[in-house]
Amino acid sequence: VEQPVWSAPADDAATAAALQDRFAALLGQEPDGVWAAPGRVNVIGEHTDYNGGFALPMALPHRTYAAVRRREDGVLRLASAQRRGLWEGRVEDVRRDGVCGWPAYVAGVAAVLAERVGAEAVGVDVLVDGHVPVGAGLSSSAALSCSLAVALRDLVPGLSQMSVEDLVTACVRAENEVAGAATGGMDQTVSLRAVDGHLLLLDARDFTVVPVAWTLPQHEVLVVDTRAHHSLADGQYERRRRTCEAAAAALRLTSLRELSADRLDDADVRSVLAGIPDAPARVRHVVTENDRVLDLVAGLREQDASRVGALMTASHVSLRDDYEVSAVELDVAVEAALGAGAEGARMTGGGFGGSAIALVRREEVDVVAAAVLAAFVTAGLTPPVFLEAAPSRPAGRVL
Ligand code: GAF
Repeated sequence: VEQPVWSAPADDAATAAALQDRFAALLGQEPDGVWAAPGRVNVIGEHTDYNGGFALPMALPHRTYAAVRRREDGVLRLASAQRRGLWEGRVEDVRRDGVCGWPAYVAGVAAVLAERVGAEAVGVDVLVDGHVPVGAGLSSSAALSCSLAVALRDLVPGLSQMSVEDLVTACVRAENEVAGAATGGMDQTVSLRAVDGHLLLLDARDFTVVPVAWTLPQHEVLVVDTRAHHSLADGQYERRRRTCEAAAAALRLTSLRELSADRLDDADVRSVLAGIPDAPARVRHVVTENDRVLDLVAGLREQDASRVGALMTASHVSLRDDYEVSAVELDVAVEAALGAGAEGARMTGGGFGGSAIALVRREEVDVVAAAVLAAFVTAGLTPPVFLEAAPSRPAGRVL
């Protein structure tokens, strides 16, 4: 019988010390320091951020580490502990020439911050070491860009006064403008602004955040990385976003956030949405999901695990049937977790693969993980990898 495989977070001190040595061997000198930024899971509020709505993510204990040494010549040399080769280029050429793959998330941050302090000031040697599973819908890309953003803020005098809000904006722009993924800002917000032990209630109308305590000590969030690869740059994500924008514009709203659930049945709203392909179902998801986020926060305040779980499962159904961003692997994970006694379960992140989460009693985590694994084996799917999601701290310096 196969046993569940677990992905444990790395130890900050040991990882940073090893990375410092590796940096010196590869790039010829000691780094100025080592920084880290977390991946995230979103507990609820999916595909709402770019609609000005609500989301409730938490930072994972799984982080991406970056050993960084400042240069003064506007050159970038980027290496990864997980990949071969060294990417080399000039900050001033990043936008013109374009950058492919993981270096875009690092070079993009330098290129955006160069607008403030000039290209010479943000040249760096970087060695990254990712401990957030890649392509798992757990924001390994935001962790990558945020790890360099905090490093540059700490190293470059002209950036030291930047607010965390401005750092978030810089990382979102790097992802949108250089990496080419039209993402909505939730991931960078939680990676940079998380509060240890808390979820973050994000109001994406103005990107304010309220920490929400995890009030269910008997329960934890079990993450199932289905290993069905997901990509935000393949067009499906952007297509959803454009449909929502078209719907908001047709309804003469600044964003779908302005539409309340009770108006979904208005004849005029229905006839406007009927004229836009897919819009009725997409809009229904966004509008009802916003309500579910606030209901789940209320459920947490009341320490009502079954209410929290039921809202998570309702979110999954809405993402699967109305927003159509689920995948076989995600549906199998959700069904198996619920069948094994989880309070609730849903896909998390952008979808089309990636990860599912389940709200599980601590003593049942192993049983639920085993049931999910068994369901994958029966369905002939690649076995998933499991993570335990304790709400963790934001990006910052570790060495
Ligand atoms: C991805 C994006 F990066 C986020 O901005 C968000 O839209 C999410 O998908 C869906 O909720 O993680």
